[in-house]
Amino acid sequence: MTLSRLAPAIPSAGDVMAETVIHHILRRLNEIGVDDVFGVAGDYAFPVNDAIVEHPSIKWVGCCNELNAGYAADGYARMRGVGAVCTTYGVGELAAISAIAGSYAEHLAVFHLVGSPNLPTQEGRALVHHTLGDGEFDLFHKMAEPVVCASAVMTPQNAAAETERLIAEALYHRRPVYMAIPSDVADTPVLSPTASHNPATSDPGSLAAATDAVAAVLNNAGQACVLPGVLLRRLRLQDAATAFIDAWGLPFATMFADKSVLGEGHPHYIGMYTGRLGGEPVRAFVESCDAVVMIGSMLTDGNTAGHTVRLDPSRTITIDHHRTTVGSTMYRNVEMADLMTQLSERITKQAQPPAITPETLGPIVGGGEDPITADALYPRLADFFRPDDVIMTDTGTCSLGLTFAQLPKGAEFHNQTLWASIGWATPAAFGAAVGAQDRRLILITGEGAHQMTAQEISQFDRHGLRPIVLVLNNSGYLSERMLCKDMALGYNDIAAWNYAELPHALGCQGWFTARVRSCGVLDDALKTAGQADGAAYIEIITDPYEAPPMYRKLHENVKSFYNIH
Ligand SMILES: Cc1ncc(C[n+]2csc(CCOP(=O)(O)OP(=O)(O)O)c2C)c(N)n1
Ligand SMILES: [Mg+2]
Repeated sequence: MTLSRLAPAIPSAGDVMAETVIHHILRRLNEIGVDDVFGVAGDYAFPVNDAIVEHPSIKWVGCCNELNAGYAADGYARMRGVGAVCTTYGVGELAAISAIAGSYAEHLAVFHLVGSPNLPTQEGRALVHHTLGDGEFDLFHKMAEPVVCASAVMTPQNAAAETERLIAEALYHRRPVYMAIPSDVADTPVLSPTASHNPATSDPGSLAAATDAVAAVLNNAGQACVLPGVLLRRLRLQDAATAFIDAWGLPFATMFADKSVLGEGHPHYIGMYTGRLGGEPVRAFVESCDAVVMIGSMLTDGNTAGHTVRLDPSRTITIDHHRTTVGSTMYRNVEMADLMTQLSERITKQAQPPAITPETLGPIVGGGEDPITADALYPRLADFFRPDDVIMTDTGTCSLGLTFAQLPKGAEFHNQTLWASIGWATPAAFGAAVGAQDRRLILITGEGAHQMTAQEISQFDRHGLRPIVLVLNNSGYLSERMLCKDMALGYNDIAAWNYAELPHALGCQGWFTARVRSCGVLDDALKTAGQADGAAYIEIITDPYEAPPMYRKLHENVKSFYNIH
């Protein structure tokens, strides 16, 4: 970017009453669903911070640090479709960058507003705080570019057009965007205020050809099935996908990142597809199908249980966000939504779903003084879930342990499976709670992950939110113990905290807290948490090596790899 592009414009007489740059940006973000902006204030961002706190229909939601604010915006976007985080220049934006990258990997439209130094400072290459002292002001923007789908440095001339472009890009890709707002530009009136964009549309010829191709394959297939992906939830296309599945009578299975994307109570749901780590009837069926329709699902390591699925590419139809692939032919500019609609109307035959009952967790075992084993824990958690719960789970044994939990109607299971940054779930749960205040929110995290971002627990109470927080304390990084060459290696040990005392220390008033190490006490605590009107925080203590079955299987593979007996 050249500095001349940053030159301030003097508003002409006709523009004096125009909206300022920051008011324009906030109005447009609010119009597309941003009612809350997460962030940490800073002097370069003051004009942006001021405009947010003064905005009549946007709330400033301060967080403990920028990484957490980014995660919170990510969680909010999971509930609302869009989210926003505001940070100051350099120190703030860089602290948020891993969260932004996570939103990129996980398909979330998060708007990152960065308040940057004013133009005279930048043009004068001044030695000011939050810079490297080298007079360069574009470095952090460049660092952000690979982890956003579009970025802009706002000027009075480009603000309207760039805001529309960034909104269009964020919604088209369902990825984050970066907006730098120099502090003096923020309060400058917008010039050229009219700008618009067209929503994504399919190429009619390509759409018709893709519809024909998919319909022909399904028509000729003896057995077919669907693997719906979490992208359907991001795009709010669950109803369209369900209509397609219902019309054709197709069975569907889901991979881990996609868990609960379509209701697990649907009669065509056959269970979780986890490669060779569990759910054998589902695996055998999916891999024997003549056609497997992937709708926005991805064959990542987390989804394929460490690449143990075997799908024949020639029998796989891939319906992506903006294109569809059938065999070796790719149909570009085909919107997922349009194809779902077309296919639902083109039903030529109804499939016969196989008689596979979804695998579930075992019965609730143990009681009284019995220790909390994995077999005792996960069925209890599954039993605790209610319809429409929002369940936020961090990377670790606690999320994989719930793979086969059959979720009640409307319950949503969220996990950051691809980016897999531990600590995500605590602030993301806060953001989700802000975004969906009418729903019960359950946060389930390992204690190692929790140590990364635990201070965000304080925000729930500050905003009157009442989550149920379940912290699995197994004295360290169990998932890493199960995957590394020696379970006892010191790098998987962590400091022992008194987790159940955190809500009190963090200023949360009147929370129900418990520290449980036996089945009977866990049952009592879950009962109280389930009945309580207020928030609850339960620290669940297990043996350090108490892992769910999928991790035990992974561990066996690791042991044979290292030749350990
Ligand atoms: C930001 C980040 N740092 C490190 C890792 C590597 N990692 C993956 S799982 C894990 C341990 C998680 O421990 P905990 O939250 O206690 O869950 P547990 O597996 O013990 O149940 C670590 C350190 C990561 N995924 N993300
Ligand atoms: Mg742990």
